[in-house]
Amino acid sequence: MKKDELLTRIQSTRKQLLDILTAVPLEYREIPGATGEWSVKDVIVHLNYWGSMLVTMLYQVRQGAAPTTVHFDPALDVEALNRRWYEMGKDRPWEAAWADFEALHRQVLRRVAEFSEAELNDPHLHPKLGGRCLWEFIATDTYHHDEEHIAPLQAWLETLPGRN
Ligand code: NI
Repeated sequence: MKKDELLTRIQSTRKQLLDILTAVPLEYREIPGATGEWSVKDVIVHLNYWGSMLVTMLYQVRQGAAPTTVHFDPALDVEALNRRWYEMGKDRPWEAAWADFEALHRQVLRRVAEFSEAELNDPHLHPKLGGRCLWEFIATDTYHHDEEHIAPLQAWLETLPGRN
């Protein structure tokens, strides 16, 4: 994938998600049920955990180190991890979760920019990546993940009073 295209997709999908998040009335931000049992804030906290893993992973690979993030845990159980992160993050105040969300987006863009197009597309950039290109890891934790959460949030938003 072209580096420009990767950065554009990260930004344009995030914009779509932001349009939904900023349309949520204040009093509905922390009400369960926005996505399964999660509130909008829980979804943001969830995206933040994955975003911080990606930032750490990109930092490690940039240093030439073997990445040690959850992506490389052979016993990774994503659902169990998501539940554990939900428990850890559910009491985080909205303002803190939102500040993390904005900061992580900037950090992701900066970290991605530190790699050349050739590096992003090199399946042998680091043996620990298992033959997958770096851009694929990036896509999974950025626009693909945002896309997964856009549809349920949009559907929920449309059920709120005064939005028909
Ligand atoms: Ni998710």
